[in-house]
Parts: sequence; C-alpha cells; structure tokens
Amino acid sequence: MNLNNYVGFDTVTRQIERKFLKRGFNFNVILVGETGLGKSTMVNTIFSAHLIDSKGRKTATEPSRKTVDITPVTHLVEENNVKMRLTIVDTPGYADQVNNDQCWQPIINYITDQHRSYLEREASPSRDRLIPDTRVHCCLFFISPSGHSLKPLDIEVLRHLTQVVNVVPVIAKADSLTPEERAAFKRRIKDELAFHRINVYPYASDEDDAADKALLQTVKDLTPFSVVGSEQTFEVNGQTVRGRRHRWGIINVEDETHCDFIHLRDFLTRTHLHDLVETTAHMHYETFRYQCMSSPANASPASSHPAAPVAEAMTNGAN
Ligand SMILES: Nc1nc2c(ncn2[C@@H]2O[C@H](COP(=O)(O)OP(=O)(O)OP(=O)(O)O)[C@@H](O)[C@H]2O)c(=O)[nH]1
Ligand SMILES: [Mg+2]
Repeated sequence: MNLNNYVGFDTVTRQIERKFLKRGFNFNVILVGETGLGKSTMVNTIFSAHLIDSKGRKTATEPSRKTVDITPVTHLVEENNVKMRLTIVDTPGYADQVNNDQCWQPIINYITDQHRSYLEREASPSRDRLIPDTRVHCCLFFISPSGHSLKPLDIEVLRHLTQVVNVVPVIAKADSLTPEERAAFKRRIKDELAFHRINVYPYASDEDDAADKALLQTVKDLTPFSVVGSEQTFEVNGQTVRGRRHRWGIINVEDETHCDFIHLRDFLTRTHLHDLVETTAHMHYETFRYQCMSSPANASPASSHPAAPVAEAMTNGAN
C-alpha cells in the first residue's frame, strides 16, 4: 500500500464546518455587578439590539429600569449563515440590601442549576443526541468606577463566581474616569486580583503556542476592560456613532481612544467565543460533574430556575 496517495481526509474540516453550520451553536452570557452600573445597557451596546426588553421598554429613549429578577432572554442571531442562539442572563444588581450576606447565592445557583440540568440530561438512560446547552459560558463582572479599589463584597462575589464560570471583569461607566485615573485603577485591580488569587478568564494552557501566548498577554493587559455603554446614537463628522453626550462633547463607545468597548466586543465574539464555550465544558462543567459523582448529595436539585430560556426573538446579527 502506498501511504503517499491522497485519500482526502483533509476535507474533514469542511465536513465539520457543514455540520456546525446546520446545527448552529449556543452562547450564554451572564451580567453581574452592583446595581445601576449599566449592565442592562451594556448588553444592548454589545449586541446592537434591544435584546433586553423584559419590562416592556420599547425604545432606547425610555429611561432604563432596575432589573428585579434573573432574566434569561434567548435570541437567534445569524451572520453569514452561521446561527448562534445567544442567551443573555441579566441579573439584578446586588449590594442594595441592608444585609448583603450571601447576596451572590441566587446567581451561583442559577449557574450551577444549568450544569445540573445538563448533567441530568447527559446521565439519562434515553438521552438526546444533542443536549441543549444552557450552561453559562461567560460572566461579565461589572466593577464600580470608584478609582480606588475593589470593594470587599466584590472580592467575595468574585471568589465564588470564578469557581463556577469564566469571569471577565469590566470597569463600568469608564467615562467617569480620566485616562490616567483609568490606567491607575486598572493596575490596582490587577494587583488586587493577583493578591487575592482570583483567577479570571482567560487561563493559560499547556497547549498554547506562541500566537496563543501573545493573544493571552494582549487580553491580560486589557483586563479589566474599561467600558462605556449607550443605547443612543449621534451624528459625529457625518457618521452615526453609538455614544453618550456629555457637556464637553460626545463619547464614542466604539472609539478605542475613549474606552475598551471595541476590544471587549472583539474578544467576546471574534477571538475567544469558541474558547469560552470549550473552557466551560472542559473545566467548569467537569469540576461540577466530578463533585456530583464523588458526592451525590451535590447532585440533588436545588433549582429555582428552569433551564429553558424565557423568550425567543429573531435578530439579524448584521444590524
Ligand atoms: N455615565 C454612564 N452612564 C451609564 C453607562 N451605562 C449605563 N449608564 C446609565 O446608568 C443607568 C443605569 O443603567 P442600567 O443599564 O439600568 O444599570 P443596571 O446595572 O442594569 O442596573 P440594575 O438593573 O439596577 O442592576 C442608566 O441611566 C444608564 O443610562 C455608562 O457607560 N456611563
Ligand atoms: Mg439592569
């Protein structure tokens, strides 16, 4: 047998791509942070649509409302024939109670309930070939732009969250800090995360080649991303830009000299989307699964949240 004959198995990547195009994929993001930091606004800024409309808000000009419940909303987004079922889980801001003890627990419960529901389906004798993936792939964690340091409660919440989900920290409402204050605040947060051994996403891997390492370093340098959210658009030099009007001018959220929003969006959609999904399955879900298998008490349902998303809408990714 001549091993040098072309047999054609290099087409496997195209075969996989075809299957992938047919099936589409799920991407689930949760937003966590103190109340009023712009979580709901940021969702609409990233995905350019009024994805969160759970309280009957119809236009961007209506004032935003306080989120009162953990609300998953699923949208079908399509770009160049690739279909994504995007679920955004908006959460009420924590830390607005007199006693904030355990205020993170409902969010942790939501995340582990999705793992539990996946595990139940996976372990069922008549399991589906394709289990709907409601596991949370990414947690955007909003830090208040105080310019000082992380609050003790933030550190506590981050400690719990990083055990169960990929956490991407962002400095919210970065327009309230000068560029110098922002850079100093970023440095301070990096130091605090390192000091408290809080391991945020992305993680280094043994499989990383030189290009992966360079990309990882770029993201580490940018983390925590300083972001500005807005649902409004303005005319600047004949161009329509998404931004915020201040007395001294307009902040263009997509201008990288104004904030890191564009880097965050590219990171979430262009460079790390697949890795976020994979890391969730191979690291966070595996840890949960291992804990359940080794101590069945952990597997008992504590669920207050159904795995199924609450709403579906068709959104064109191009808008
Ligand atoms: N200056 C500034 N204001 C912002 C920004 N993002 C949102 N806001 C404003 O902050 C207010 C609260 O925004 P929301 O998006 O409702 O905040 P939230 O974090 O979802 O609030 P809760 O649901 O109560 O937790 C609104 O008036 C927004 O217009 C930002 O980047 N900069
Ligand atoms: Mg909200």
